[in-house]
Amino acid sequence: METTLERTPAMLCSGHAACPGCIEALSARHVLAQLGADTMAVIPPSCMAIIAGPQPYSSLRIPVYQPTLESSAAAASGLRRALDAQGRSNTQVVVLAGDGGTYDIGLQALSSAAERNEDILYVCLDNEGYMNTGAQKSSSTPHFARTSSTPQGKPTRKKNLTAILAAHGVPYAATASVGHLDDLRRKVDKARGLRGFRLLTLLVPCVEGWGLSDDGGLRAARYAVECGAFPLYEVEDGTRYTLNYGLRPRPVADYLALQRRYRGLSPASIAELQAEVDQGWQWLLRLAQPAEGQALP
Ligand SMILES: Cc1ncc(C[n+]2csc(CCOP(=O)(O)OP(=O)(O)O)c2C)c(N)n1
Ligand code: SF4
Ligand SMILES: [Mg+2]
Repeated sequence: METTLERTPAMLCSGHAACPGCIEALSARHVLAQLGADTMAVIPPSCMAIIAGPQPYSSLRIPVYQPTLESSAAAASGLRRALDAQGRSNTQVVVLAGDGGTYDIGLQALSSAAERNEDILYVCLDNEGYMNTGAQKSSSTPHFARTSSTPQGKPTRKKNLTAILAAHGVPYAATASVGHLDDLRRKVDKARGLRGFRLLTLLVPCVEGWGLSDDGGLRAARYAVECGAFPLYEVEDGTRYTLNYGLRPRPVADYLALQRRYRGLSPASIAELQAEVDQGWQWLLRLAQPAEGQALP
């Protein structure tokens, strides 16, 4: 089947500055191909800003605005209004931000933009840490993961950004992964077709920060979904939860074993993580409808 990448010129060009095997670049490439050329990007300091490149160079074929780390959603709101004032209401405004700039430093501006139901698509490229500054922990880093600022393992759990934004009652909030490409493309298309505030949280396994093999990013992306650590679901209008992948064919231990950030984790801690993932899954099952053609487990 012909893909969007084959149909349209790539919005992200080759020759950019991502690490070899980077899933963030692959994710951005697919998201932008699906959105098309009539798009403007807001990219705060993050790996994605490095990948997009410093002025006057750019690896993207669309206009890019780089605001401060805390202000992406506010900058995107202003850009949206300027475009609307010019009669360009069909131009998509997309934010491509990291988890540090979203879960932590940009959360206030993000919550306000969601509350105002600004007409923007906010994509969080969630690599679970402050990666381009040396892999420090963020509030998206999962329990027990070692980072440069939590060398003994993070003592607290990962925040649930998608549920937090859904609780604002926004038109659309969903998780997605380039490891499940058809689902990702469908969600980008769906978000593009809606008006108002839309969030996509993309899990982006980080070759460097997670300690993966150079070709291990996609496997980690798939295992994260398959063990239930990163369930694929979508929430419409803050209330209608749909589970898009209702199976859990593998234990969390398979996923952890791919990553050096969990090296030396004790069997008791692995069991604790499994129990936390089970708990999150049960929470989701209480809220969610199965996707069409699927039964809930
Ligand atoms: C207010 C503020 N604090 C710190 C920084 C330095 N800084 C630039 S990028 C970055 C890491 C951002 O992490 P994340 O948003 O997760 O993006 P990633 O690098 O992981 O892609 C930091 C701490 C900054 N630019 N602004
Ligand atoms: S640090 Fe991680 S997310 Fe950033 S460019 Fe390298 S592999 Fe990609
Ligand atoms: Mg990050």
